[in-house]
Amino acid sequence: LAIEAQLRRALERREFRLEYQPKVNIADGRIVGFEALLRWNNPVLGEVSPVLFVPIAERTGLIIAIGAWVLDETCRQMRSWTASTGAPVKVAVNLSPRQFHQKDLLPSIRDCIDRWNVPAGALELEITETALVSREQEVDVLMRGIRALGVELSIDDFGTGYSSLAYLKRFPVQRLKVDRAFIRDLGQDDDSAAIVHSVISLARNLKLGVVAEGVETEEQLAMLRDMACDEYQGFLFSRAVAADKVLALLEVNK
Ligand code: G
Ligand code: G
Ligand code: MN
Ligand code: NA
Repeated sequence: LAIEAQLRRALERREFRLEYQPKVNIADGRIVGFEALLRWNNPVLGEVSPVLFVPIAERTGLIIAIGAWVLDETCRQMRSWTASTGAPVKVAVNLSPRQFHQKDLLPSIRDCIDRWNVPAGALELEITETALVSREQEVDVLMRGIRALGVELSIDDFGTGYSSLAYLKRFPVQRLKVDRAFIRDLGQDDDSAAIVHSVISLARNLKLGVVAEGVETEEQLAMLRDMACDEYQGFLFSRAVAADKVLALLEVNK
């Protein structure tokens, strides 16, 4: 209850910020983009994890306004990085199921990329499987609209939801993100290795990119490289960093 009451005022009090976790190409070790991750610092509660407050925002509908802020702030930041580096910086934004099913998502994405003059192909939206299981026809139309703008789509936390392989064929997504629960157990547990291997093969056969999440050890990275996984994210390379650290990371990456 305390969280919810504080959450209602958090936007107007400017308590949110974004941090950015690099996504790295496994073959050459270069940064290919970032995932924007929402952070909330509240004067009463301190730093609150999105694991706690995103579900509350989702249940109360506050996620619509918060999500709009995340999208706008991401595009503003992309614009500013491009002004500094001269090249587009790719960023992926998480969309919650409720946000995804909200009626004016498509125009709001279009407004945002127009307002900040961001190349649509540099923006990616991460959607969980849970958002895809209902209203399939609507989801299909919406995804095609997003793709028509040039924005990319990925399936987040792949393997944890109500996975139906059918939707991979049906929906126009570019990338799968293998949930970090499977990566965590790589090297410990043969079943996880088999699952990760299968997801990578599946992605390859469907001509989708594949990103491993939560890579923490060199051993995990070596296994993923052997499996020909495209990209990874994780503490091994970097945690999510503040916006002003991104340029420094890109500088090293040159
Ligand atoms: O790194 P982290 O603790 O930030 O993320 C925890 C969870 O919160 C993840 O499932 C992540 O997808 C989610 N999350 C982080 N940022 C956002 C956001 O901007 N919007 C939504 N809907 N979820 C987010
Ligand atoms: O669900 P989503 O993939 O959006 O969640 C991203 C979450 O994963 C964030 O909470 C982020 O901080 C966390 N994360 C990123 N890299 C690692 C990692 O290497 N290990 C662990 N345990 N969590 C990670
Ligand atoms: Mn994500
Ligand atoms: Na994930």
